[in-house]
Amino acid sequence: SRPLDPSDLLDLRDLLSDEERAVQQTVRRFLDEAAHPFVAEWFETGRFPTHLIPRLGELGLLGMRLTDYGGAGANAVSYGLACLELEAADSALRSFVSVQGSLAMEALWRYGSTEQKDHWLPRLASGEAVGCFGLTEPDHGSDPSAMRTTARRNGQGWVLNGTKMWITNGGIADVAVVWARTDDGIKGFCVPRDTPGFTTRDLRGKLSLRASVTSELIFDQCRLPHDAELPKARGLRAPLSCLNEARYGIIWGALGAARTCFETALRYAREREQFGKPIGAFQLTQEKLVDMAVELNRGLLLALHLGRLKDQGRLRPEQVSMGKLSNVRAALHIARTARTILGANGISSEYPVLRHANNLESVRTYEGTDEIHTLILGEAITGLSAFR
Ligand code: TGC
Ligand code: FAD
Repeated sequence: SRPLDPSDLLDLRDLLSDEERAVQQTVRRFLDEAAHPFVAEWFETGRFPTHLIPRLGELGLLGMRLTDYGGAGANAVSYGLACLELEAADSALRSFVSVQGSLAMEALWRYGSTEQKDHWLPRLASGEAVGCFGLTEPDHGSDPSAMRTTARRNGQGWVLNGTKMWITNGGIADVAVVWARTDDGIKGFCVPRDTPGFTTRDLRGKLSLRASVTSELIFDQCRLPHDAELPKARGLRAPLSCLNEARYGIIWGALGAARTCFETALRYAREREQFGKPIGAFQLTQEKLVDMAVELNRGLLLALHLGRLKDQGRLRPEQVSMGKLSNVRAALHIARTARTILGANGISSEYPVLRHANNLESVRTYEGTDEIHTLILGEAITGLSAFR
């Protein structure tokens, strides 16, 4: 039998189809060459690698689940494995793909008009265009139902006013999917970058997800034609339904960051000597490594199970919450533990662990914080809502 793989203690690889394994390998090889050697510098200089966008498109990673409009039509497990490999390089790459595919494209695909889909989806799938998804506002994050951005009818069209905050890809987006309050409830709008009255401002001073573009979207008497509305989106249900897709990707993605941290710490523990022997020989270090391995492999089992449910059309939003809460928590624990094993090197950008740990602080906050997913599950198991 083959030697035990510490990152696949349960032989989950054997449960993947040939196609799923091929997707994972292709993405991994691409990132080994195009991302891993450079990613620490992107993080340090606070720069997203825009030159990779068309290559992500060529690989079919943008709108990967869509079966039409240039999407690759991949199953949920393949999409998850791609997210895992992307985030093993840096959460910024997985974030880009999540926002482009699972949020912007998903919203247009589900709720857009034929014209909106025909115009934007093929461009977004190839990476010719970039999309973003504006739900959060400066004063309304966990509770988007209280959003203040408004869209008012004006003659044949709409006038958008308000500010969206913390928007991934905002400053590089060719099109923003924006959620706003109207007289008929919350609706979605498709806002091209060059629309008068629409500006963006990139957020500076981030200590996490530094290789990702995060921006403010400002709408000041922004005039839109009547057909900018996503005609099939009605109420908060529409944006929240897109979040299920992106949250699902995070269930896998976070484990990519965790795997990189675990493998770095394991290698280091075998090589680094103190008191005349490898630090990996000390019981305390072994306990940490085993703890990390157990968390990582349990997380992978959970991700694969949820992926199979999703492919059978049975995955419920509450189960997505359980996966996001559990796997991001595990990934953060692994990243922070890895940091301790590396000693002083653990704080250096020469090693990936603190970069991943810092990135995971954003991952635990966006797409629903730990607390929000706890309360979604709390409601599911008690039948009592903590929110209202
Ligand atoms: P509530 O009354 O529960 O629901 C309103 C309507 O929405 C429906 N719904 C869902 N539908 C599909 N999927 C889900 N997950 C859904 N959750 C709720 C619900 O059935 C209802 O439908 P209807 O037809 O009856 O009206 O809404 P609420 O206002 O009480 O809020 C519930 C809560 C707190 C769970 C929700 O607001 C929430 O999830 N808050 C967290 C906000 C969040 O996650 N924001 C993410 C912004 S995007 C982002 O972070 C991108 S980062 C990506 C990256 O860079 O990778
Ligand atoms: P708040 O909602 O103010 O929460 C602050 C704290 O209070 C949290 O700990 C929270 O859990 C807790 N809290 C809130 N309500 C409750 C409650 N009822 N019970 C208990 N505790 C509670 N948004 C987008 O729309 N699009 C994007 O592309 C996007 N990208 C992002 C990228 C990054 C790097 C980051 C950091 C955020 C991004 N976000 C994006 C925003 C993200 O979704 C929000 O930050 C998140 O939903 C939390 O909102 P908030 O930051 O306003 O925190």
